[in-house]
Amino acid sequence: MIRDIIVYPDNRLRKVSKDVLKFDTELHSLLDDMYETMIAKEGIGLAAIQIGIDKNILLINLADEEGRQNKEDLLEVINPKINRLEGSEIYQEGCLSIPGYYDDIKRAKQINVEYFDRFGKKIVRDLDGLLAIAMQHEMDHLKGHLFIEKLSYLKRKKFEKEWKKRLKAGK
Ligand code: Y12
Ligand code: CO
Repeated sequence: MIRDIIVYPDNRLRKVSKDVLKFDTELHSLLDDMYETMIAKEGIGLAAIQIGIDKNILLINLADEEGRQNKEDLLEVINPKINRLEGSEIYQEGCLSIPGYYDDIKRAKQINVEYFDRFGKKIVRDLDGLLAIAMQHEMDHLKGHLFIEKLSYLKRKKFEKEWKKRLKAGK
């Protein structure tokens, strides 16, 4: 089932998510709904809080060289923790909860992360490139943070002004 995405400045996006305790069929159907929603909305990443579920769950599905998102490449990430951050890199980010706004954001270039898959199996991985960026972006959602919080004071002020105008126009 495709769920509605919560859009900024909805306060539900500020909630801190909680760890998943049961790796059961309810979790599996939530993961399936999240995947369906992310693909339908043309996203490459989605955190559960973006559909109003305050659980430490996120998905990432990057496109291949031909621009296609293959389900075999889908990362289902449950209760993630970052063990190590290295270097820094600037990438242009966007977010399904802030549609139409993109900006350059500085984050760690390489990370070591541990998480659980849908069956409760522990995975430990080194990530770099867009995968590392997307993981940090989605993990910020789990802590109630959005990428616009990383903008400079002036850029954030400009964003807020434009966003208010857009909401007023009902767009
Ligand atoms: C780099 C890039 C992205 C991330 C996090 C994941 N972000 C997304 O998946 C954002 C997707 C997105 C899709 C939109 O819809 C379309 O393009 C059709 C969109 O809407 C508009 O632009 C109108 C906005 C965002 C981390 C790092
Ligand atoms: Co986002």
